[in-house]
Amino acid sequence: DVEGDTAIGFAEAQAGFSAAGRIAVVSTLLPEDQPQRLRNLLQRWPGRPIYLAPDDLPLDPYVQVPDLFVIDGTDGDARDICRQIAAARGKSATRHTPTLVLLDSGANELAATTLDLGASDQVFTDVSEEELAHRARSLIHSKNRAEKLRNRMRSQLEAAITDQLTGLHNRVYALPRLIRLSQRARDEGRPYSIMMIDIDHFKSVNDSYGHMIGDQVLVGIAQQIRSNLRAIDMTIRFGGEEFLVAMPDTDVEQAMGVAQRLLRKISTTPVRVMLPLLQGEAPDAALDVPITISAGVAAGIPACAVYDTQLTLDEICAAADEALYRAKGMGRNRAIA
Ligand code: GH3
Ligand code: MG
Ligand code: MG
Ligand code: MG
Repeated sequence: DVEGDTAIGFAEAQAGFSAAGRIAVVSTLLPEDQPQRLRNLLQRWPGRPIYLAPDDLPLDPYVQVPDLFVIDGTDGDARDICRQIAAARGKSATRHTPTLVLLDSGANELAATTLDLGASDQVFTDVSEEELAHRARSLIHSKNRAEKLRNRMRSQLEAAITDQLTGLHNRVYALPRLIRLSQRARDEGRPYSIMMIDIDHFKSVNDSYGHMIGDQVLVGIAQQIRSNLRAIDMTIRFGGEEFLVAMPDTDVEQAMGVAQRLLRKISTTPVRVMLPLLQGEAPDAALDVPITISAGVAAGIPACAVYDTQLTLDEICAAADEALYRAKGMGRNRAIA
């Protein structure tokens, strides 16, 4: 996203480097024994530094996550500290915290090694105070920038796998998970069930009340389905007014039980919707819309002596679809396996 990237860069250029972050100093020395340049930097730096001994890594969860580790490599072993930080990264909140290593002047070999161990940058003790401050700010700046991009990508990804109307996941999210579900079921020899749901005569809901009400009914039904299933069951908005439910560890009898219970619940609980103001109703005018659904169920059965071939995921979904079609043909408001 080149444009978004530029926009962030521009906003940050305007803000300059003014936003400093919290520094954590990792050192085997007491604060008063640490190199003079480092102490001067920390004195002028806004915000109190966190002082850590190498053994304090990885950080306890209740310690505020620093924006920068400054590793004092003038005493003790900078290699060791870098290694400890690298090891702590994988599972801690400091995964993206940059590291600036401060080394004795002339420690060139050590400098190369710490970079190999993942240090973000390094300076030597003869560094000027200005340069030290600039490098610290620059690392924090880059970290903040990367964090913004990560968050932006995360929310774009989230939007791509979520249905905006109902908040349910969509089929982009579902497909790889359904494949994994069927593979795991096969590997572990356990059943799983697929249920296809379609709202009955939904066109007439739209025709009678309008699309805005229709949308609200969809949201209400999505919630009903969701709240009547287990947390490990996956509910997907599969199409317009069609939902797919995937139930791990569930055979066809159990799945039919779930379907019957859900059908009964929905057919006995009208969906309450708020009337749009443009129809001239009172602001809180509610309408109860009676809804029924039809469901088709099919199960993946683990291979056994009786069934020497297993149905593929595609075949199970097709079977559920076919069962749904039959449920419609038999008069709707019913579940068929
Ligand atoms: P059946 O019992 O055979 O399923 O009848 P039906 O009317 O529900 O079936 P059909 O598939 O003919 O119509 C589905 C309707 O759902 C048509 C479409 O306009 C409506 N629909 C699909 N997505 C949405 C949506 O997001 N919002 C609204 N309001 N309507 C939708
Ligand atoms: Mg329908
Ligand atoms: Mg239809
Ligand atoms: Mg339909």
